[in-house]
Amino acid sequence: MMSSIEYIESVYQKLEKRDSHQKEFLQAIKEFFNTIQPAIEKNPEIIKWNLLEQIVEPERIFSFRVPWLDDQQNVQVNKGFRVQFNSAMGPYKGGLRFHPTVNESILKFLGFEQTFKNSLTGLPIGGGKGGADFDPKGKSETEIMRFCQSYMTELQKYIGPATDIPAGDIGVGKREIGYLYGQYKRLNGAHSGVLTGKPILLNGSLARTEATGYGLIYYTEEMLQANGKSFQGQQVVISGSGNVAIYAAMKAQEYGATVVAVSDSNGYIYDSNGIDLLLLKEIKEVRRGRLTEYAKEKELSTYQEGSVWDLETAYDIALPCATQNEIDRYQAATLIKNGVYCVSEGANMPSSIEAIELYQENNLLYGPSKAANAGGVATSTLEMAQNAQHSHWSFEQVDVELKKIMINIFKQVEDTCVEYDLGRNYLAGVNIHSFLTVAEAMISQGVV
Ligand code: NDP
Ligand code: 2IT
Repeated sequence: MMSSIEYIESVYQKLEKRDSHQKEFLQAIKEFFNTIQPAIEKNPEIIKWNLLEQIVEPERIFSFRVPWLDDQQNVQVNKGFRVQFNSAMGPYKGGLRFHPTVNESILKFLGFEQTFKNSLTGLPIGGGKGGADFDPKGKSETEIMRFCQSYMTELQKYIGPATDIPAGDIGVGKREIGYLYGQYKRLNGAHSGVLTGKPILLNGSLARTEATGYGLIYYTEEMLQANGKSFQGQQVVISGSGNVAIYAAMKAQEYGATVVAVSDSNGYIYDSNGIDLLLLKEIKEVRRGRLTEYAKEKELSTYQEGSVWDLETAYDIALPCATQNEIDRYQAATLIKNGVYCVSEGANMPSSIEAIELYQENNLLYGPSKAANAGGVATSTLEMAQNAQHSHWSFEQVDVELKKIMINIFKQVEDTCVEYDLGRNYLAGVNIHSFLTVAEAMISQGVV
């Protein structure tokens, strides 16, 4: 039999040949494969059943045309997708992303990450992801509505409350989920359990909007405390100013930190006294405006074009909450020069492989996205539970469950680090624990 190192290498090489143009997907696989060798060494069944080769291949992918009418009555056409990655742990679960960069590589990396993230929650959900290369920026409300309707007209063939349950991601929030749900209902009759992140009136769950950001802070606080630290009194920089960033900022502030900067895809605002989060929420959620407006309204703040990770100033904790590969090796070096000792990821795969290597060489406390941002999907699953029970839980009840889940994820990661003698290599802990969970579920169902 091949050695575990040879096995991992051979599966990667095959994939690299087959999917050579899918760079984000290959990156997610490489980051994962760099860490799981000790698990394969201890579990020869994985090689016996050629499990790695199965686990990197999505069960199926749908890709489809999404035609819609813009406000000038022109027909526009986008490309829509749903990737059903892995159902070993339960029905496919994962968000929909509407962003012009969406393609198969990005959705496959997200579906892969989602599969392992979901297994960490301890809830019965498999992994999926979907979306479209539609750009919501500058579109009217009616255009967004018509796009969502057309997208769902096709998507509804592939999803269902017991098989595949989408939710939001970049460019898809409560409003879009509401329109998507309305169209699903028109075509199928009601079924509130088919989507999560719904508006509260449509059987959404309280605290789902807050869940990813809050969960990130619960997880990170647990990691900080395990290392004799906490958010109290720390200076924090957060990238993004969307759903995840806003609620991470609010909870970090509640925990005694000062959030000195947030960003969008054009630039960032900086205020050493702390960002006014109520104003930020008003600009982003109510006006759907840009960060430049914030700087105009807050005299003491400054607005700078470019990436917030190029900011050169002393601070303690970095929380990337925007998008994949937002921190490259040079920006990771800048963070370290700034004195940052903790990076915890609200976004999916925000750090490049080289950036992660630098965090590890410099002994940073690192919260990998699969674990640190699992609070969103965990709370989506609590929404499914409420829908199945035809009931509503209070905000506090959901929040208490969310916190328990995040603390438990960190405990599992710590235990895995002890079992495999990984020290503080939490990335390896996350990957090994989730890999073995999904692998065992696949093997126990029969693999061929
Ligand atoms: P939103 O659409 O609400 O916000 C996205 C934010 O990130 C915006 O500020 C946006 O700026 C910025 N951004 C997006 N793309 C880019 C880019 N290419 N370069 C720079 N900035 C960018 O999305 P979410 O907050 O929901 O998602 C943020 C991240 O969190 C994503 O990685 C997502 O996959 C992940 N995530 C989300 C969960 C959820 O429940 N929503 C759960 C777990 C992870 P601009 O407005 O200028 O485009
Ligand atoms: O990346 C993610 O975990 C999400 N976008 C949330 C998925 C979900 O089903 O709530």
